[in-house]
Amino acid sequence: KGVRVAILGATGLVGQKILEILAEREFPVRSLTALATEGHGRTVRFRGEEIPVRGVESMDWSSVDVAFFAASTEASRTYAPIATAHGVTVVDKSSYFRMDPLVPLVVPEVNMDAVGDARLIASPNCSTIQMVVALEPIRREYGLKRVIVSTYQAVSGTGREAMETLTKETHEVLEHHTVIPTTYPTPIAFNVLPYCDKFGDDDYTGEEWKLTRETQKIFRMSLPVSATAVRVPVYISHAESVYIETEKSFEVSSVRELLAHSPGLRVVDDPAQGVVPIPLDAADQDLVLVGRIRRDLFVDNGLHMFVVADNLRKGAATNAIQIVESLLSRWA
Ligand code: 2RA
Repeated sequence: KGVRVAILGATGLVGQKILEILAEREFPVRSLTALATEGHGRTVRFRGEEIPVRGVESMDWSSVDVAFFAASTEASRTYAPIATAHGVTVVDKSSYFRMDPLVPLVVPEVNMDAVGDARLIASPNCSTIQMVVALEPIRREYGLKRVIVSTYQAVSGTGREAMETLTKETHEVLEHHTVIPTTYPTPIAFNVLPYCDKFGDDDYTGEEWKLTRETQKIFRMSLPVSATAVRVPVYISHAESVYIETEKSFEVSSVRELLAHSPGLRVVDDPAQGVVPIPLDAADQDLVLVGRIRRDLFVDNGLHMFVVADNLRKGAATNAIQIVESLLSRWA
């Protein structure tokens, strides 16, 4: 029988990843409709076949069962209500509905129970997903008092063009023996930018507030999460330095053991042997890598860890597909 699937934003980085991972995981696709808000008329490849990309405005939503939305917040705002009104289950990667109290915000390893019978489900921001997968076991076992996180986010988080900019600037620096690319003051090559997304008037960025608010919604608690989101010259995988204060005391060895047996995680933590989580190892797979697990030197129940994941896969495409896979098993 299989599932009639649509992807809105099929030509984007995440849309392409969804196509790749649906095939890789042998998701039971009965039919696949590739949609775009513009640039339709192109084709995408799925399981070796060229699929035409159609304009979403003329979509007949009664022809699909599940839709992955991987386009703009505007596109989600406009088309998710139409699709769900036709009985389509929509998993939306955009931020538009994430904080809507009627829309579950879901990471399968953490809060699949939040889905209920919702037809519209929001997938969190990539940096939130990897952090809550690593925090959840600690929350359950030791309780969380507060979190402080600094992110080191790959340029693919803002799309293909940002990746091309990193390449161009890197060539410019290496070929012209300059350290200041012409894109100064916001070069990303051989630099870090201490912000992702736009600043609010509270001197925090949207990306930082996403980490705070989305984590609070997912954990259903007003957990203090203070974030600094930083862009780094990496193509794929976000890295995060996470500081946690727990309610209960812990042994680091027990925390490492707990994480090693928790879903969606791989502990990569033997610094003396140079074994630490890095973006190059996290890219092109779906586990969240955790390492540098160590007690804080000065604060009781303070714990540090370094969390790395592929921002296009577990941070977006795979998380959305895992949500639907869990639903399929419920519908079976
Ligand atoms: C970023 N997480 O990295 C945001 C959106 N994907 O830019």
